[in-house]
Amino acid sequence: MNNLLKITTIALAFGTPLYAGGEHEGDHAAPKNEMAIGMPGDTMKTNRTISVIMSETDDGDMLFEPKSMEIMQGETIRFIVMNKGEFEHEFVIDTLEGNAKHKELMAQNDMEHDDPNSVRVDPGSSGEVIWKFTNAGTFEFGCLLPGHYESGMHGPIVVTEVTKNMWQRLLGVFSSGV
Ligand SMILES: [Cu+2]
Repeated sequence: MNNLLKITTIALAFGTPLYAGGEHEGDHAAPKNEMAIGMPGDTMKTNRTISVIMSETDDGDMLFEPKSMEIMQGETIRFIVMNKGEFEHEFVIDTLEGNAKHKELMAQNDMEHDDPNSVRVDPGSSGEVIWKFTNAGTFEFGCLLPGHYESGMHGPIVVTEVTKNMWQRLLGVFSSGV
């Protein structure tokens, strides 16, 4: 494979022309449903799957597994969210501020929200969120049902910026035939 083809292949894998990021203005009009954390992803273009388990412990803690997530800017993730606990739970991804605001609203009345950045799951079932992380930064996943966040149901999502250096490393891995 020549280098151009390699770059194209990787760019396709990540779904966006990341290498050109920021160099061209004008065609960067954000879609209406884009949030700071990104936007709903295309089911057909997921880069990987992260399995998330929600449960409770015997001493009253509530938890997510994994406890934190690392994602590369541009990745589209399929979150498969399983509720292995005895209570209803939800998986919401947003900025810390977004989750905090949302949690306050939830404390006032339990809104059934049907946003693409969240899924509510009954005990014993599973749900799915497909999300494209368009921006680098530290975000958060959490369960915003009253009291759950405080009982331990939250964790950081670190989205790493893809730099030219990383591209070179990726190409290096390609060239070495791994
Ligand atoms: Cu919960």
